[in-house]
Amino acid sequence: MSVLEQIKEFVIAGSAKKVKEYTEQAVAEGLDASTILNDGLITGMNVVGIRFKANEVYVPEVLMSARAMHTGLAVVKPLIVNAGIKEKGVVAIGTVQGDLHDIGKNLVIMMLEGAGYKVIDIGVDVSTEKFIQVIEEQQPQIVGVSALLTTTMTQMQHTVEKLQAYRDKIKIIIGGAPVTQAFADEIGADGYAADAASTVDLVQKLTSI
Ligand code: B12
Repeated sequence: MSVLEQIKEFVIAGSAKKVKEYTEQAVAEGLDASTILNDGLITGMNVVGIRFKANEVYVPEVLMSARAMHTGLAVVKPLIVNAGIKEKGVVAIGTVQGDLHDIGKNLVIMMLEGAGYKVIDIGVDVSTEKFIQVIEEQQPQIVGVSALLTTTMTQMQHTVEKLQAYRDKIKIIIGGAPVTQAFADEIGADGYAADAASTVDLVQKLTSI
């Protein structure tokens, strides 16, 4: 089995120790960070997602896999985040209230940091008031809102509506598995991206206007 397949299998098995070990091995073998991410860590998490949907695995197993994935992310982070890069702008990002999913948000943060942006991680289960507090205190140019549940998309809409009052200062971007460009247009967000790499392109586009 290749090192990427090992990473994938151990994410599925929820073995943080092994994921760390094989991710370090993949780095030592010279594989680049995006290959390790996309063909190892994310591929593993996708399989977990399919099995979760089919009721073949349950929340505790998914949490173990999520933890295992995080240990792998921590290993590749230094390869993606180039500390020496000049700061291009400030992005604040959080997962909406009622939603605890943060793997995708954390990936987006890593990629943005890697592209030279300062990123304020507001965390998960973030209320509209908390988003507003961060905007007022830290003055980001871009605010990212993540939602992974169809039920929390309503909260996302509420947050985006309240943030309209800050439109002269910020651009709002949204994302997460159930979110679409059509939904972004409907609720008045400035942009939507389907994955972490396209989020970097989107932020670059919005900050250069
Ligand atoms: C891991 C996981 C969990 C973990 C979360 C751990 C963690 N720390 O995040 C745990 C076990 C806690 C969990 C709990 C629940 N989950 Co869950 N979970 C998942 C799972 C398997 C993977 C999500 C994930 O991390 N994907 C990998 C990342 C990389 O992808 P991503 O999040 O989509 O992010 C990418 C893009 O969307 C985008 N992006 C993300 N955010 C943003 C933000 C911006 C601004 C932009 C531009 C882009 C962007 O870029 C990211 C990187 O490429 C999904 C299934 C799936 N395949 O999506 C279900 C899933 C999301 N969960 C689901 C459900 C139902 C739940 C629970 C309600 C289960 C329960 N009965 O308790 C709870 C809800 C808890 C809560 N209140 O939030 C459903 C949602 C169904 C729906 N349509 O609403 C899913 C789809 C599973 C399913 N098919 O049934 N879950």
